[in-house]
Amino acid sequence: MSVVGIDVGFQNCYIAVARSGGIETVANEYSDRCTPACVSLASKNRMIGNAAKSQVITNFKNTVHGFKKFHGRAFDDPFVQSERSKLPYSLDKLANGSTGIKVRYLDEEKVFTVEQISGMLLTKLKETSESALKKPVVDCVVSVPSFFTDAERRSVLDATQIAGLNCLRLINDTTAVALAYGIYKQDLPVPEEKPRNVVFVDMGHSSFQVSITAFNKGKLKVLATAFDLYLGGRNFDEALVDYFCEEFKTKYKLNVRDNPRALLRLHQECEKLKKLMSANSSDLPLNIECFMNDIDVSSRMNRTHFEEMCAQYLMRVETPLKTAFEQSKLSRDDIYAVEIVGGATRIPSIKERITKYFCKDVSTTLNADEAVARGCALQCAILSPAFKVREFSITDVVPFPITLRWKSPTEDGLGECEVFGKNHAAPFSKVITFHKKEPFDLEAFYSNPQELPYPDHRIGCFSVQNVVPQPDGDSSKVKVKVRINIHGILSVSSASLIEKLKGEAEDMQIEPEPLVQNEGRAEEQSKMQVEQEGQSQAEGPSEDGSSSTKEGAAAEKQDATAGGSKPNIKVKSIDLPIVANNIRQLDGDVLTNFVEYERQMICQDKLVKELNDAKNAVEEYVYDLREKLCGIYQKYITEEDSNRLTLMLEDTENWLYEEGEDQPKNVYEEKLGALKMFGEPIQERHRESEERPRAFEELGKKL
Ligand code: ATP
Ligand code: K
Ligand code: MG
Repeated sequence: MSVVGIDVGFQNCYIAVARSGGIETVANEYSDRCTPACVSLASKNRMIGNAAKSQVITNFKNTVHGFKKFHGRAFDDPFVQSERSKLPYSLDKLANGSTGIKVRYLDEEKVFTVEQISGMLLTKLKETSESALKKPVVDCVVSVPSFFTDAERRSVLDATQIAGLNCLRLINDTTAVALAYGIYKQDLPVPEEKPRNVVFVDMGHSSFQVSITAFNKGKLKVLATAFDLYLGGRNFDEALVDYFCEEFKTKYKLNVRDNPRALLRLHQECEKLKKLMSANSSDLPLNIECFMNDIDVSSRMNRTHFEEMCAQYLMRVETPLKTAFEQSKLSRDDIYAVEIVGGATRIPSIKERITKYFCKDVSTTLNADEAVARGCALQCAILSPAFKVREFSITDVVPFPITLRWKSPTEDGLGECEVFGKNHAAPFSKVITFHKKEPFDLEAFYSNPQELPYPDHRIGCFSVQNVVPQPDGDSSKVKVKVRINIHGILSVSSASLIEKLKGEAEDMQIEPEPLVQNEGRAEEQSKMQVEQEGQSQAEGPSEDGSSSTKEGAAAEKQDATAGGSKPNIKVKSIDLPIVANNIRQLDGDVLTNFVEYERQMICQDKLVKELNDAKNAVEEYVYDLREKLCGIYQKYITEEDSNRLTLMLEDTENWLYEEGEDQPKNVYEEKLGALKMFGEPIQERHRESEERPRAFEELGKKL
């Protein structure tokens, strides 16, 4: 069982693992703790992470980045369309209307789903954590923005499955940060005391998230979250890009926007410049050699000018702070600290605005880049039975209110109820009681479409099946469990029909309302009860199903006997099947195919790697032996043999650039073997003569 936390950022991914008693952020094979969220497809293999990032300009049509926000979104979504016009790679509409990513892979045109592309990135992150832990990794916790909707979360979960991961929890970015902040604090107020309230602010590359969290010993409770879905570091890069595009148009007569490579380079340079400006308020140069049409470009920028250019973005910083603060119902004095994370909070004017709003200096106690991943790993450790970690309970919130609407095929009235309001605690289960004679559908949707990130506010439709009237023709009592699960996903996790076994007189005592045959809207509403089951921290990530039939549910028995003289009513609870429709999640078969395809691609990448390694081994041997022949091996080979071998090495080198460029692995292995036939005897003679004096020395010591 592995303990791994993964922060999948729009731009940067981080991994933290539990190792020898502590949580550590781990580096990838480039000794980099940050793995770029980038996937590059090529004619023989894929490159993912750092290797892909180096292809951003050279292979721009097939190098995919900035895809995180395509999760759960339709191709026709206005956001997707506006991104599409700016991206160097192509998007395509998939059969189900979702966003596909069109690239050339293995010399063929392919359209991947965003789950597949994310799956590729997660494969890489999985491999990095496996080499850090030196064992297979399956279980993990993955972060998502707190504003991710049902569709987005389901899509990310699908991606984890494609990568062969078992995601124990999708945790909100700011909640992961809160956990990383709170779990080690020894001095949190005891549960009876006033909690310690901390504001967490995370501005990454693509978005801005705020949460206000109350801490007591052993627990945290998110009070409110707020966000700007489209405010992040990249807006500031784009402002610079826009500015220089204009400037270069007049100054150099260059149309940068017509040249994807130049535009990508300008983006990279502007991001560097932006970071420099965070540390430096003086005038800074921007120089790009051979930028476009063989022209070198140069310009300058300073922080004041930059801030003026970005005024429209800086103005937006306050709104989410205000929204979260108002929802938390706290006063400024109640706030203990304002902790900032995420790369873009390093921009001085952003920090200033946060400071100004809360009238409090911002704290940077947490590692701005790694806190999310560390929080994820801590959550994974808490959920892992094999790992001992301090008890810490987390209560998160529902970001957007959710409504259920119901109707039966033969009834025309509709019923409706908001099951989870804004900032309702999560995870959470509610039991709703209906009175029905036939199967019915529960349609779930977000109550306020205008606050959603995309136009479609539907969540899905859950059909409660096998509902039948009571033997006496009355409606049956149907209990439905609706749950926001540990991932923040809505599910109708179980339904049961309560069947009376005997006694009709008792009917009125179980259900005091008059039974009306024609259930209209008003009746339906009044006859629906919502029972709160409370937060179910203990429940794992899997949906809980109860046993098939239970004799005499305790609650009903009590109801019945409350009247006094009546005999006990026996009731039987029968589990009802639930069929989920229009859930925005990959079909089982499709997912299975994607899992299989990902495995094939992993094998293909491995083959290509082995092939490249075999080829590189030949090349390295050639260089190494040639150098040694003129050096340390000189004494151990005749001049004639040395000349012959040098010639052979030269031939091999030429071969590598010509017909040996693209050969099967065994050809390289044979080539290497042939060279070693000549090289190894020399190496052996050298080794022996090196060891002889030492052996004598040893012998001398013994004598
Ligand atoms: P998201 O959270 O939106 O998914 P992410 O997690 O990938 O994105 P981060 O790694 O937190 O984002 O932050 C990356 C952003 O921070 C980039 O826009 C980067 O340019 C910016 N950034 C990093 N360092 C600095 C700095 N010193 N000054 C200004 N901006 C910076
Ligand atoms: K990140
Ligand atoms: Mg982030």
